[in-house]
Amino acid sequence: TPTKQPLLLLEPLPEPTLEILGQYFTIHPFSDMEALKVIAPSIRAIATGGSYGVRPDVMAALPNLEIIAVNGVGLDKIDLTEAKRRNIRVTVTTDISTNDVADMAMLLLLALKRNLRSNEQFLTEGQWATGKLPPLAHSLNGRKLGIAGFGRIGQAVARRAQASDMEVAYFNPRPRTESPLRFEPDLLKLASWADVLVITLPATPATKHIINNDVLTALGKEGALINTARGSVIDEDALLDALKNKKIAGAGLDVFQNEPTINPAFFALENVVLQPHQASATVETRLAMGQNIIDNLLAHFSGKPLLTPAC
Ligand code: 8YV
Repeated sequence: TPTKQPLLLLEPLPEPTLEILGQYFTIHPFSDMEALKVIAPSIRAIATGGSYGVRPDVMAALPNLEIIAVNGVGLDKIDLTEAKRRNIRVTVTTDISTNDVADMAMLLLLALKRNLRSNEQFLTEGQWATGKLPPLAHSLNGRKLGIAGFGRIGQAVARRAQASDMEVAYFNPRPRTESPLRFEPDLLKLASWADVLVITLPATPATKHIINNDVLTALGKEGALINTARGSVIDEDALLDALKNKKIAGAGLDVFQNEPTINPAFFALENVVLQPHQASATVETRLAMGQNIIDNLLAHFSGKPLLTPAC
């Protein structure tokens, strides 16, 4: 039997995915640079996660790298300029996680608006049984939803929000003329109009800290912020200040700066709903993402066109 192609694995994949991958590749989970040096010249392929990416020193240590298969759609942790310069192909799991990520945005939004955390606490602390009732929550019906970033995920959020009879407008680098929804080219204006601002922008130098103190102040005391994109799009110090000082009503966050060791100041807040980057973390979606990685890698090594190249 021919020897299997080695594959450098930077972020864990689901067990069933690894089993199939293992039929075609010898999987080398990354441990440290010393161990990597030993196998470096043999490595032509990497599998990694969207939030993990590829460290520049790892990429530089692999002279024969040909392909990076990303288990996700975010490319912010990969130096694409360097990849292009070295003629390294990059693939993403285009559109596979769209609906799950949009569901997470709605989950965070509903949890926040309907007081899910405090209501459950009220119940489990036995307050309901004493005949008390929790404070009333807030309706989504007729409220204004601003979506920052109107790609596939933003549009999937819009569909869900419309099903809840919300009014929707969006900010994007360019209008999506195929959508009948209102385009707002000014993020500050969108924030002051909106009751809820959902962030579905890619993390790029242009979007770094785009959600700053001005945007949060514009969103206002009754406003809620939802982020299922990347932590870097929000100025977290400004957000923590806005949450502590009730400049906004609350936030639903699946992503943070410095994951997984996020700023512990978030833990003390009551007006937040927090998730450890779980928006695409369902069995169905993660197995489909895993299959996409397998299919792209096999296509590459059999000289076929990549299924979902990043660019
Ligand atoms: C995951 C993601 O975090 O799609 C993305 O960009 O953030 C994710 O799906 C993850 O990296 C999966 O390993």
